[in-house]
Amino acid sequence: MMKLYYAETMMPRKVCAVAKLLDSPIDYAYVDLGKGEHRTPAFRAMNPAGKVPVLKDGDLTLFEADAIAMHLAVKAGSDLWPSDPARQVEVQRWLSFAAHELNPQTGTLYFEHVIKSHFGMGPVDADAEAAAIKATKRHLSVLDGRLATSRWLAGDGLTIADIAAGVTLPWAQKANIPLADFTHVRRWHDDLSRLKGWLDPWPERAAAAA
Ligand SMILES: N[C@@H](CCC(=O)N[C@@H](CS)C(=O)NCC(=O)O)C(=O)O
Repeated sequence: MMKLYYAETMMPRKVCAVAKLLDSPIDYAYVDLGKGEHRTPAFRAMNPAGKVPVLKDGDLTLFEADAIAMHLAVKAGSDLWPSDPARQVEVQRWLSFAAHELNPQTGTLYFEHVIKSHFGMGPVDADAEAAAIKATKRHLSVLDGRLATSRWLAGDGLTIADIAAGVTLPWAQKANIPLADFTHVRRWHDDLSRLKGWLDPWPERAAAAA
């Protein structure tokens, strides 16, 4: 049985969504970030960056959410990570776009509105929010153009690129992510929302220890 160390936050959400969609056989270990459980020597031995998610699968210890999502898809023989090399390049293109362009901006909005209030980290930084909204709109217009002619980001089939790029959208209202002008992004997110586990990917909580 694989073991996934997670919290109910942005990056683990990708992996929990993929796991739920694929019915992956996983033993879940909730990591309480508020208590610093991700900073212990035992946790850092699994991920020296001290971040969730981390997956253990036999002798393999894997961190980085996109890589874990890929691993789960490969193990399940799922087209969420396609086997065709040309399709893989296309999936990687949108994974990169999500990681380097879109998600740092939507992630800032998520941090300002969701994380700060959850962990009592003070008020929203209005300048950071304004800059992130401006940049998010720029990146959402790229997605909107793509999704005007393609059901999913990498073509006709759902892939982990959709899951990675869409990960903050279930928090869109709370995080003030500006979706109003992007019809095709909203259609795409409605499609994602119909997937098993998209809106509630979280497992029953169990302690991280052991
Ligand atoms: N690049 C990593 C980032 C993981 C990450 O930022 N995880 C956050 C939760 S969403 C975390 O563990 N934060 C704790 C901290 O930075 O102290 C990935 O994609 O898995």
